[in-house]
Amino acid sequence: MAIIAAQPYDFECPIERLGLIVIDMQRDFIEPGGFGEALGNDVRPLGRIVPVVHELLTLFRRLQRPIVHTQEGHARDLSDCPPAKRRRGEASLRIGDPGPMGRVLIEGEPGFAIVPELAPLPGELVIRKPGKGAFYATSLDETLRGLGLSHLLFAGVTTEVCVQTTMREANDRGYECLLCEDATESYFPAFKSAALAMIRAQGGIVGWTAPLRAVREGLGG
Ligand code: TIU
Repeated sequence: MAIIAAQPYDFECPIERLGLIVIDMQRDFIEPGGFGEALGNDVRPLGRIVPVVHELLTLFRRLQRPIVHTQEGHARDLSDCPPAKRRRGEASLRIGDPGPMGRVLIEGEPGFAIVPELAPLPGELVIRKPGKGAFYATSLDETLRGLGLSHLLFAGVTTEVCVQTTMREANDRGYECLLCEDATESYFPAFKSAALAMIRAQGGIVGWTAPLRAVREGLGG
């Protein structure tokens, strides 16, 4: 049993039931010219977590534990994109529109790709998701159960949107969830700290949070 010094209290996890979920580390959110910037955001802070997420990937690859990468995006014909999602925000570039990194948030386009430093290796799972939560309209739950996982470590972007939504979905499905604090980022610093506080409030109502250092120490990394 590994013990990770976390908040609101130690996260105890059987390593053989632990997996890593890396949420949406895609060019569309992290690089200029994509969906994140089209929504009016400064995307630069998100790029700063890439080395930390890479450390987690290296740790899980060494431990030979399952890794799931998610990508938010839609089919080329937009059949899985609700019109309300496309309309939202009256953005200059909408989902499906041609932009500097290809069609925004569309499967197979350059902007949809995971940033090269964090590219999935053969054997790692990659799940395309049409929603903010990774359990909605995907096979993620069956996949995790098939792997025998009960404990999940989360990383990725953005903290209060896709990461928090997915953690809440996982929590409702009975998974024990830990978010690595320095491997997640938001376009809004205040939202990141509020999301971390919300997750671990009320005795860990959604789950736990811990810095990379504590994750490494707890997992023997
Ligand atoms: N992956 C993810 O968080 N999708 C978003 O749209 N995030 C925003 O913060 N907009």
